[in-house]
Amino acid sequence: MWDGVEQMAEQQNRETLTGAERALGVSRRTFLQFCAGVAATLGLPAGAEAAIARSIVARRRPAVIWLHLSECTGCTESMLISEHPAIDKLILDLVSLDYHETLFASAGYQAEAARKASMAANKGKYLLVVEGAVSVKDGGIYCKIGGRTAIEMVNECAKDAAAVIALGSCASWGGMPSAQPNPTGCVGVSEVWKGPVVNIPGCPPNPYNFLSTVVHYITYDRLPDLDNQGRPKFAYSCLIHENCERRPHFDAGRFAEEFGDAGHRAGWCLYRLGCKGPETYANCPAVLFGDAGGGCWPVGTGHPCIGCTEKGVGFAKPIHALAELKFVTPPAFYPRIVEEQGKGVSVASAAVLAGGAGIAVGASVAMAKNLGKGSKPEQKQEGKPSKKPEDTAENSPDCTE
Ligand code: FSX
Ligand code: SF4
Ligand code: F3S
Repeated sequence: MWDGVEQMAEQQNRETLTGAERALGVSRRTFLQFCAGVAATLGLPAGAEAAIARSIVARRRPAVIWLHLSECTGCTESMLISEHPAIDKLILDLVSLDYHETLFASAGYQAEAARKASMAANKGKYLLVVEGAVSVKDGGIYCKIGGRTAIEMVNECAKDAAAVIALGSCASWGGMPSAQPNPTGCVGVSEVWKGPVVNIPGCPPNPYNFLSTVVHYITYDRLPDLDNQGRPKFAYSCLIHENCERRPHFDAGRFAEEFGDAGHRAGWCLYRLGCKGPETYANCPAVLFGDAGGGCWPVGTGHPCIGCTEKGVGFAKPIHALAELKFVTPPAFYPRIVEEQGKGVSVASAAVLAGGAGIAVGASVAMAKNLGKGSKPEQKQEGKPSKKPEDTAENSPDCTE
């Protein structure tokens, strides 16, 4: 009997892969790699890629209306830059991109007519993707498309959308154009559209976080679970600091002091250069960028994280300012390094060494008290979360336990 079931499953898989080749025009290998990558990004259990593959092949692609407001267009760029040409084709085939100001061949009245026709034909079913912040100062006159303000465009397009996705930090909370003195009054989409908004911050956001959100919608008929800032939990639950490959250096108190010094060249922790990994939630170290292999993320290339996914950090705090330490617990998946001569250079002491007087706040105060107690390597350090509302266990379910 089991032979029969297995044969049926194999037959079903073959049909799915043939369907993918035919419908999407990509090789089976590329398609399977893509589905496995999305399943991993979503944190789904083994085998989920088969369900994802079937849904992508079987279902009608959702129509997408994609607005460009105040921004640099890096979000679209990052989506389309891929080492494997087939992946960007797959991205464009996953959805029916009915309106996209950067990629559209048409312009002017023709483009506006296409937008309106798609919105009418797919009323209540299309996805609205907004890239860029909404400029609201002086009635929104600093960003107009087809003679209409960004405020009007967002409200008109969001009204009949099945879901509104704010792609990038600009659309999520204002991002770079909202940096002080914010001359055009840029804000995030959720400040203008009062319905639900999924925020996928990052400057640019990781394309896999967007794709995985869309694939989740296609596969399960609903959007993924969101955190208290409207971000998909699968991508923004962990602090960067918890998964950073330089973390053993932080724990041991080995810090680059200047760009290009011996510590920097040796790949030591970038905390003292202003790395905001300890207060920024995102999956950058795990998902990486550009399909270009290991180390391909800001900290991997030697630049401190600027906290681009985190409201109030990216484009708000100076790049050189020291990060607030949150949840300074040992990372989950690699062992502590051996401390020198059993002196117990703990996570806490490393933090104090790194920050000096500048971080005598929040969690670090509690941990700093442990310094000098001669804690042994095996002694557990208590990581105490700060009291900020967004800094909850809910926001970091997998990384703080
Ligand atoms: Fe903003 Fe996206 Fe940064 Fe740029 O458009 S998130 S400035 S990468 O492009 O919106
Ligand atoms: Fe990595 Fe930055 Fe944390 Fe250092 S401070 S371990 S570079 S995330
Ligand atoms: Fe942004 Fe920091 Fe990731 S700068 S891309 S959140 S490593």
